[in-house]
Amino acid sequence: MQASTTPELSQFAADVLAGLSSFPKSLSSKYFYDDEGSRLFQEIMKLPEYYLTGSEMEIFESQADEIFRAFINGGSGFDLIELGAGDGTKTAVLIAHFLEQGAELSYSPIDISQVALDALTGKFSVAFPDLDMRPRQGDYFEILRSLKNGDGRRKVLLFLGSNIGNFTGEQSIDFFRSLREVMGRDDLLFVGFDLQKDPHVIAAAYDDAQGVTARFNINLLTRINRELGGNFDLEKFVHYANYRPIEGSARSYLISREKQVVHIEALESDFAFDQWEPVFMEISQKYNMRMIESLSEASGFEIKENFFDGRRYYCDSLWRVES
Ligand code: AVJ
Repeated sequence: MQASTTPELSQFAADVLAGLSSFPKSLSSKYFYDDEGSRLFQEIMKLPEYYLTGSEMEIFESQADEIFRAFINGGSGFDLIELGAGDGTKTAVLIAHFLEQGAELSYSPIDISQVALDALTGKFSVAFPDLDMRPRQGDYFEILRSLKNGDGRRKVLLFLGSNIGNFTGEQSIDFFRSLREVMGRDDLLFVGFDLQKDPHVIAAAYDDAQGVTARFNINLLTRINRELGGNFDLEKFVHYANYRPIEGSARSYLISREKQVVHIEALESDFAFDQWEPVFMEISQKYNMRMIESLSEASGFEIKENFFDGRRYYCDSLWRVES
């Protein structure tokens, strides 16, 4: 069985087994990003309801020079390392400005999807033929370890798009701490946070009119069918998303329309679903400034500078290692 041939797949199998065996059932959003999932996420970023991408883009377009000066901070060059680079469209805006200013710069995009990484590399090598590019495919937790030995230049780690929102509070602190461990005193971390705002705006971003977000969630069932030999009937699940203003979190679920049993060959298991039983799929945390402050402190950083869009929908927060 394929499931036992690659470690990544067996981790996937183990996580699916654990998630569908618990109550309430859950699946991890970290598995959304196979090549089709990455493509669907590119589509989400173009949706009118999905304001996050446009808000971060606005920050980069309106404040590229302020960001550049904060990154360079008196030095000469730096190595940009982007965790979960995706298609790199937003980062291209920054890089274009940095190169115009004559920055000595390398760019290492890291992504789990080779298709997304190839698309990025293709676009960037046309737009920035002289840019020193070092793309890396893989899980960024693993690649992190290899980053420890830099060439002595300042590293600027980018973790954009409010990707941090998929982690619980505790996971976020663990993650930031592990970044801090590979960072030198002079290195910087630039993190995108989606801010708390009108709950209707947030709820709509995770329940778009065209149903792209629904397909994005359902795609994980397709992935289980393909990679683990599942027999999920996609028609029998409905996507549901809501926003909890007290916790500041959007959550999404796939809900079984009827009582049914799903078989997954690689797990040698059947999973029974009651009618209207939910599978918890994803958390997308929204932040206030107090939360950002305390996350940075709890993980050994201090905030150097914050950048906001005009509506204050979004914050890119630049952190330095706490001295
Ligand atoms: C890529 C994690 C930032 O949570 O907003 C988009 C993923 N999920 N629509 C987010 C996502 C549903 C997205 N992040």
